[in-house]
Amino acid sequence: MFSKKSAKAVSTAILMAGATTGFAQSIPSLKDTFKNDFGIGTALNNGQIEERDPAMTQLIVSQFNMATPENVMKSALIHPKWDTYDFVVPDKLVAFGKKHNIKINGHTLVWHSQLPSFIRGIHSKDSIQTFFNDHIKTVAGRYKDNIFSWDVVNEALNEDGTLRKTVFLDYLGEGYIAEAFRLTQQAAPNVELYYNDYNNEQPAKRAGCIELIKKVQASGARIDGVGIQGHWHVGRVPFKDIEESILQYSALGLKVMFTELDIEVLPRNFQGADVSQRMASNPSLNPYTAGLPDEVQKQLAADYEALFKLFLKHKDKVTRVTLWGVNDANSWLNGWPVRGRTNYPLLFDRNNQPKPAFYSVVALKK
Ligand code: 9MR
Repeated sequence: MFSKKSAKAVSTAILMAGATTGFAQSIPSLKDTFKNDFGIGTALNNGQIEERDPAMTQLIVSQFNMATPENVMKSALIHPKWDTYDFVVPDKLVAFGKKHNIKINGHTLVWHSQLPSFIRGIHSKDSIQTFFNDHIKTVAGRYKDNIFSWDVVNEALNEDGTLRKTVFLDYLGEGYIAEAFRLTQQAAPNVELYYNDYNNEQPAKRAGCIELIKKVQASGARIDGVGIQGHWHVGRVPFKDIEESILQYSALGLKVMFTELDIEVLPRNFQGADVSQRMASNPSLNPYTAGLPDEVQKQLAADYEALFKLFLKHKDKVTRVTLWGVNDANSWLNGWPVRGRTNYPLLFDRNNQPKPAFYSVVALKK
């Protein structure tokens, strides 16, 4: 159930939202609400970066002070051919950030997924090393003065904490991770450098993540923070593991960020965000096409409230909370792990309206 406080906030804000079509200005702002606590980010797609929908732009700039490109800086898109880079949309993202005072987190320099197709034709250590060096130097170098941070390495770990088998591990050995940090630091000395993963709040993966971080530190390269993506499931958010992770990562001298937060409400039989895992489509897996039942809406609000309460408790260690998408219609979870579903994982609904979860989060600061 909602607290009295959040129920009151909900009714006040609904009145306010109904009073004007410029709703994004009349509802509370996440970035203002948490301005003394941590940054509030979102993931942006091409349409949002290009400001194709003014209402969407207004929502983004009124609610968020940090942003991560959902796809456009991934290597397949920014580096489509061996000697060709495509900076058109990434440059627009940087301009968007500057115009609206939104700090950009680059995502991501080294990831086994969404690699350019030409990588499949490379079968020598020297060529992989050349790709790796050139990619980091060129991309990190281009944005050295106008982005705030980089997810330098993304998802390098298996669930048991061992290193994931990737083209980089295969050809370059485990030192590729520290090397990525060293090269990024060299190309972009003033940008914050992070390691980012999902499920790295889970004990076994967390232990591997701590080991990875310590190796980067021991190599002499700089690492500033660790991103816990935060792709969780309603009613099953692992609060205890999350709190232990905040404490343990922070004890290594790192900033802790929640970098891709969403709480999905639809059934699935595994946890995490490995994009290669899929489930076959079936109507029982898409139960809420006509709307989210009240009960689930309340659980979602309670989970978000408890999460932000935990983030606030550790606001001296948590520097950013980024939601993976602006509204429910944008979420990748409508298409994964089952295509074509109606999911409800974020704080704004398909009409850009704040959900009960939004008001429970904001009410924490009232
Ligand atoms: O949200 C992204 C989606 O649009 C892409 O199709 C997908 C492809 O790999 O990547 C999604 O974002 C992922 C992020 O880059 C890394 N962590 C997991 C995210 C969700 O899959």
